[in-house]
Amino acid sequence: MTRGGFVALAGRPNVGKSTFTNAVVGEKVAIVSDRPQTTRRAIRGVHQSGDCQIVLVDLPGVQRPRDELTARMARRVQQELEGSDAALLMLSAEQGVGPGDRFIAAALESAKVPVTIAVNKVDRCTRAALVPVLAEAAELVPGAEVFPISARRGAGVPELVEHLAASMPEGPFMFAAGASTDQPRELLLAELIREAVIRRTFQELPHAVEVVVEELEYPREGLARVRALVWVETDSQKGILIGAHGRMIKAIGTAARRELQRALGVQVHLELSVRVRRDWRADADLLDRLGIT
Ligand SMILES: Nc1nc2c(ncn2[C@@H]2O[C@H](COP(=O)(O)OP(=O)(O)OP(=O)(O)O)[C@@H](O)[C@H]2O)c(=O)[nH]1
Ligand SMILES: [Mg+2]
Repeated sequence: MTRGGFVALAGRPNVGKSTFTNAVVGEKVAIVSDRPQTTRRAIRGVHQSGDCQIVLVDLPGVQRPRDELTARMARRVQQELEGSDAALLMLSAEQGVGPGDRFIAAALESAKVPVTIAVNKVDRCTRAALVPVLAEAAELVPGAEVFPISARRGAGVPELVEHLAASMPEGPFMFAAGASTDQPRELLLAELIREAVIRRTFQELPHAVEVVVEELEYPREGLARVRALVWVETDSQKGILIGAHGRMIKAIGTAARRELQRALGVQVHLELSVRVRRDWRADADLLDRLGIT
């Protein structure tokens, strides 16, 4: 008899949910950055060992919504939590337990899913500093087990995965053997390009950017051609992204191309254009088309 189910990842922005997802899947299915609110959609990543398949549902960080985009992200978190077999509440050992974590813990209790807690980034603090954080974490959700981990270095991750696996219900596998995600390839590529943009921009710009892959084709074996649009909201943002003599967009393209090549396993020819798309974050139809629902 096989076992399997969905584990939703809830936590404040930037605590390391996507880093953990990639570590457990063993492949990059979600982009990562040190800016909050990097993840915008629910991303399913599959881990299989023996007769158990865990589908991790990486989610946007929980934060007060400011616009249609962030309102949808918050709604998505709530919906995915309700549809999951278990939830993993992730916090940062470096930041400790705060009001945001208590808010999320309360939401998890009302979603009535079994909760496990991960205190991530233990590599960033001393053992003495970690002890009180673990104690406070244990009080967030009564009965929830707490696992100190480093998603980046892997410490504590196998123990946590084993614990999650043990709680999965009996049932058929949800994904075919070998599948790592249900994310369409074009979307993964668009996200990898967005990651390259986020990592080179500051302040409001990372939040104002969305990437759409318009074309993915293979003109010959071993070569993919990707044409993508990078949306920003204002002309000045466009100017920044292009940079003096096009240097910025060139650097972004070089970094993104490397990531796309790794993801596709072939040489990539990447064409990027920057477009101004005012208020895309407030446009419900556009967000629907982007799959941010
Ligand atoms: N030192 C350290 N850094 C980590 C660890 N896990 C994640 N990070 C870093 O923390 C930052 C945020 O990581 P993400 O995985 O993007 O965080 P997230 O929770 O998915 O963030 P959102 O998608 O914005 O909600 C990145 O710079 C990661 O490299 C860890 O175990 N140790
Ligand atoms: Mg994320």
